Amino acid sequence: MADLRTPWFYLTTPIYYVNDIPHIGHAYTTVAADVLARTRRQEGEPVFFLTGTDEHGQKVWQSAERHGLSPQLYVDRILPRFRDLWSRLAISNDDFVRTTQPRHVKGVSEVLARLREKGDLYEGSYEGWYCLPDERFWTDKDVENGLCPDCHRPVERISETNIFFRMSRYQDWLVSWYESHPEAIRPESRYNEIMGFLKKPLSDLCISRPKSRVPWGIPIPFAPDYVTYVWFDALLNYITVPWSLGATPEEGLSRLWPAVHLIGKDILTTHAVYWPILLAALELPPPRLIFAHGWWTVDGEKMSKSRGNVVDPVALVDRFGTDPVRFFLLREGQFGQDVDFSQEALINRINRDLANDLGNLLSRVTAMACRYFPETGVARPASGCSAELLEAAVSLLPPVRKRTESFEFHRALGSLWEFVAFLNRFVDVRAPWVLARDPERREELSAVLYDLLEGLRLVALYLAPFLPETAGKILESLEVPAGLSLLSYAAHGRPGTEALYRVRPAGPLFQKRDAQGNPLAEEGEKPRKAPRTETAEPSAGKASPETAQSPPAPTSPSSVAEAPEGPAAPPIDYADFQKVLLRTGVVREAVPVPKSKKLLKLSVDIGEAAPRTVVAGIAGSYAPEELVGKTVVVVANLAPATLMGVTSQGMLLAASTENGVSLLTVDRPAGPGAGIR
Ligand code: ME8
Repeated sequence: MADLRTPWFYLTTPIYYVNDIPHIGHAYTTVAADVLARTRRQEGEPVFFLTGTDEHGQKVWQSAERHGLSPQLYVDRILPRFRDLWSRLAISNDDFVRTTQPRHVKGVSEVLARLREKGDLYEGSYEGWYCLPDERFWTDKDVENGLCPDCHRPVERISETNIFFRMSRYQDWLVSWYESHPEAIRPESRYNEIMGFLKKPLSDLCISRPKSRVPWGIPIPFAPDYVTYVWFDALLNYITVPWSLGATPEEGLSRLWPAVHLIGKDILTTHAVYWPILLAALELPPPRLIFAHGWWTVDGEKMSKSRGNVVDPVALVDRFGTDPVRFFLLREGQFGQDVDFSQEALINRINRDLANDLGNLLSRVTAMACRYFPETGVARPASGCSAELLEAAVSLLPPVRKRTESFEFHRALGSLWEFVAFLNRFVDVRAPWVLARDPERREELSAVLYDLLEGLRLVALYLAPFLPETAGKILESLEVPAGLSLLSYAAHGRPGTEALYRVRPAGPLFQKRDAQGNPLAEEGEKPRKAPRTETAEPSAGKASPETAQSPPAPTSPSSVAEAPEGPAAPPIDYADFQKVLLRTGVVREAVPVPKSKKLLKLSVDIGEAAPRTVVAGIAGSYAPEELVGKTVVVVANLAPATLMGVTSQGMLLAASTENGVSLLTVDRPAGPGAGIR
């Protein structure tokens, strides 16, 4: 048997049953396949990514009956739900197969004819147990208490004549093929499972259903009273589509075959046993690889309609957006293992990984580039990127690709986020706002910003297969000329590629959420301030619009608490002191208040479900970028007050010094929300 190794990367998902609307498990497999396809395309490989729908069989027929529709009309009505989901999830499939398409029906008839000619089909009678939901036959040994050993639902006794495929003929061949190709099924535990399964003798496969019982399937030309068994029909989609694409079927298939199949663990046996045997009977090589991923559960339970806990991916995307859902699906758990869904986990990923780590990085860096180099832009230094950036890029970015290719999506994203964390630390350590105060250090400032902008460009490149929309937004605000569709690791993967950055200040990439998943009002409320062209700091004491509007300092509910001047204040009881609720807070975001020289609007995490908005009069002493990540001390039970149109929900403590204000912070690390006594 020829081992065809094509230059094409042919990748498939299962074709999903259209007996019901899609759920999050369908989205999971398809998003993972999409990330693989996009990664390979960025590698310059030709990719053929196929998904589709499984439209025949008893389950679909019965759903149609329940809805009082013909099966074709019923599947035509459900189909848009799948197509619509894939477009909402930015799935980049190259073809979409429906098993009711003439090209597929024709291909299945061709296979039936070939197998019959080879003598691999025979008519036999069958008596045994049948599981309707699984559409599978079971023997007396398998069935316990009248229940299906797989789904534990009641089985029916059935006796009928059918057409069988001589699977058992190929068992020895399959075992020895797997013995010499242990990498053909991943993860390894699934390979072991199949090798265990193959220790028992295989029964032949019943590939027909009498029309009297299941009228909805592909007709069998030489047996007019039967249709094909839905699984026999469904598996063949992986070759009927390539057959339909070439000048001849052989030419079409030889271009693409063998495929990589991505599936859930529920359909491993059909793919790893029935399918390679069917292929062998057709004298075609087995799939290149089968990867069976784990199961999404909800609060540890299987998702099912009867439990009413099915997560609807369309509602999820509508509410949280395409990229946050794609990110969550692949970041949350290991691909081969089961993963548990909870809205809380999704919100955490959005708020922490996406909004804080990545979103804030982009807005800080682009804001500084615009502010400090509005005219010239940020040019590549003669010596290129710093050794530090190079080292981080070289050690953290190639693993993103490697891990994606080995289906370790959560680790791939983990590596990429280590690089994001490196860039965030780089901002804090190199403190561009300090360099900006010294005209002699312009070159150093420019080099630091160049490193950061290059870092962000590389983040976009490696992020693109996972979060295409976000990667596009990052590249857009960096004004990188290469469009998203042209991205390639070879052409764009080296740090120091761009000669000059003239960036746009980026708006927030992600909307933060409260514990219920509602958007936090402060996010996206206003566009980020346009780049400031003047570099002079506001002069102290000069009247500015907000001084006139602010309440007097000592009672100010917002801004920074200032020490009362003059004679010592009278003593108070401890009970009085206790009335003041002080908490540590971590600054998550800081932006200037429009039209104000003195005020900054901060988003401060004090350990509550959502961060507080605090308006502080510290713009004269602190650049917004410098504040992000700082631990401050917040008066948490001050009545809210509105300053320059922004409501402040607390006050920061600060010392007044000769050079302006100095924020109180803690001497040793303390997370947000620590009490202060
Ligand atoms: O089995 N967690 O279609 P299907 C993770 N038509 N993935 C899940 C999941 C969950 N809870 N639930 C479903 C069929 N999936 C056949 C396939 S292929 C030739 C024919 C995903 O609509 C996972 O990929 O029941 C699983 O294998 C597939 O949906 C089953 O989809």
